[in-house]
Amino acid sequence: MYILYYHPYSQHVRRVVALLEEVKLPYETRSLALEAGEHLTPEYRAINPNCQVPTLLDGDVKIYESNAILRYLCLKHELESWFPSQLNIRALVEQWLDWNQCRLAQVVVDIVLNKVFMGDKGDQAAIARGLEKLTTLTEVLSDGLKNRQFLAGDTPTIADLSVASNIFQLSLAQAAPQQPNITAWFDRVGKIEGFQKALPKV
Ligand SMILES: N[C@@H](CCC(=O)N[C@@H](CS)C(=O)NCC(=O)O)C(=O)O
Repeated sequence: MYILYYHPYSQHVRRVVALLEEVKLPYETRSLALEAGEHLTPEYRAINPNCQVPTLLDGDVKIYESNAILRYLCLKHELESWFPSQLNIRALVEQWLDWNQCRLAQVVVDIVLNKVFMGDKGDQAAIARGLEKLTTLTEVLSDGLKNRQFLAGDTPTIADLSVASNIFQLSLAQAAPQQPNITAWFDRVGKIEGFQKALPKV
């Protein structure tokens, strides 16, 4: 039984829950109220020194970083279709996993944290900066989805779960990209049962 440190509105937790649910792996959640600082206690810092969710516990194995958790689960359970070993496909999966973390993630935080979760204290400059960068990133994503159903081909992989988790988060701020390639892809990911189960009840 996996233990997953969790928050219902975390885009990083969402991708992990989506995979666990989709492939029906048993797990228990440990909910941390980030808004109340429950992730900042010495007890949780000992589990994840970054004081962030998700963290996955698998017996003695403890992993943080959502995409690393996805890779771990795929390799451990030989989820070939979710993390294909064929090199040219694997390269694309890795590319989008890293693009999501290195390019899209901060933009999502700038926009959604400040527009939705910080209320009156939201940093308006961060929202504007995020929206400006999102324009370029949207073109990159739309281009990557040209002539393909999913990011690495015609079947979904963990790259889709990871990137779509961020696109859903943008929708909370009414900022999800509206390019046809992206909306059609997001609809396809939205049909994956595990992904649906990972969405918060908004
Ligand atoms: N790179 C990390 C980011 C995790 C992350 O930013 N988690 C957020 C929730 S979505 C968090 O725990 N924030 C609390 C904080 O940073 O203080 C991952 O992919 O797991």
